[in-house]
Amino acid sequence: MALCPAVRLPPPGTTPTRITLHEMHNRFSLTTLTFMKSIIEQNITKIVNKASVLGRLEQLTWAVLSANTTTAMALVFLQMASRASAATFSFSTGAPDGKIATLSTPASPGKVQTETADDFVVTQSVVISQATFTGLIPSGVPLSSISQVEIEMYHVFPLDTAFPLSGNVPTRTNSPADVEIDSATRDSVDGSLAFSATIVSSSFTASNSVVHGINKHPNERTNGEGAVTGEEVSITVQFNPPVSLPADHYFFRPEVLLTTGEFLWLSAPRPIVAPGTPFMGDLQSWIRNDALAPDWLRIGTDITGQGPFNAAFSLSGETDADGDGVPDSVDLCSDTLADAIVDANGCSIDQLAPCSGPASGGVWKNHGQYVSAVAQAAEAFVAEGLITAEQADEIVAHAAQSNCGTNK
Ligand SMILES: [Ca+2]
Ligand SMILES: [Ca+2]
Repeated sequence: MALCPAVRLPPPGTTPTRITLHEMHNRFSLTTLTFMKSIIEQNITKIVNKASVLGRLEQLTWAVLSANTTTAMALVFLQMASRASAATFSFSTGAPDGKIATLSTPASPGKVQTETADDFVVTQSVVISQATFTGLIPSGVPLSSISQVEIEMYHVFPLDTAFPLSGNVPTRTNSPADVEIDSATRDSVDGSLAFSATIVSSSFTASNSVVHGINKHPNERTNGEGAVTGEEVSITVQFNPPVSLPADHYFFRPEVLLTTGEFLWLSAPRPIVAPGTPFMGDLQSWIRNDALAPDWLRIGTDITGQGPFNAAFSLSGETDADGDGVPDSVDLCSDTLADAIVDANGCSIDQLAPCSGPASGGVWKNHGQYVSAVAQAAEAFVAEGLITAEQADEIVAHAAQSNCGTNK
């Protein structure tokens, strides 16, 4: 059975009508719906969560109801079965350990950008939808003073790094790269993330801090700037769109701008302990400001002579086996080719209109039927803003020149 279901695209220029579960009840017999429910429940423990499946069912219905009922039921069952591989992704360094607090802020008038970063790993392609991190804001400053949150992800040195190195730091081994991963940056200023903050403790003390004492070699060892006390604040960010990352080792770098005072990111236990998620090769946290960039210093080993430290953060999301940016639980087309443009269902045009025959099974009646299917899919991608009209023309021209559907 084909893994990619028979998703019928709406006629060009129209918006698919989404129907509710209630309406679905009116279309299918009670026996059919009961059978569907049993299938879902048999798979439910393997599925990320029931709500997402029910939501999925609603999303599917416009496609389902535009197909014939037999195909439609096969599609629903296929989807329920294929969701078995969906799994949550979560990572956490654990709660703050009170050892150190370090500045991480965008530039603002009179202040230089300063960045703290700590690492994490993903062992398979994931889509990260949410992050949390915990730090200090000055006592008495309201949460409403948090005016901007920006998140960046970095590969580990020597990726994304310019050579020769400056020699301004003792080492770059195991540091974040020079530059961030462009596609993974999210900023409240442009609406690509939404944040909320809660006070964990009205008074929390970190034994040491690194705020402004970030100096080029050989003056990096300041021993830190001393204990700091403030309000312990947990900031949760929702990524929109989610951040899609292949399996690799990364650094997480949050920045927070306050209208009053500065945000200091708190350290977390190193090594990571449960309920955090320990991993082999955990690296210590690094810091730089724009005067030191593109280099980084090790907060513990280089600056304070303590640690080494982690920083308090967590990530959550879902697995994305084919790495197309669509989480497994909502991906209707598994095994999408790398770098293919996909719709919200995780399907590429090649998967919606395969050369080998209709996605619903069988073979193309003729070459024209294949080309027509490609054109329909391409037009839908244009309507959704996924490709340009010119790109659609190229795709259709390529399909027309192919042998697909000619039974050769
Ligand atoms: Ca670490
Ligand atoms: Ca896919």
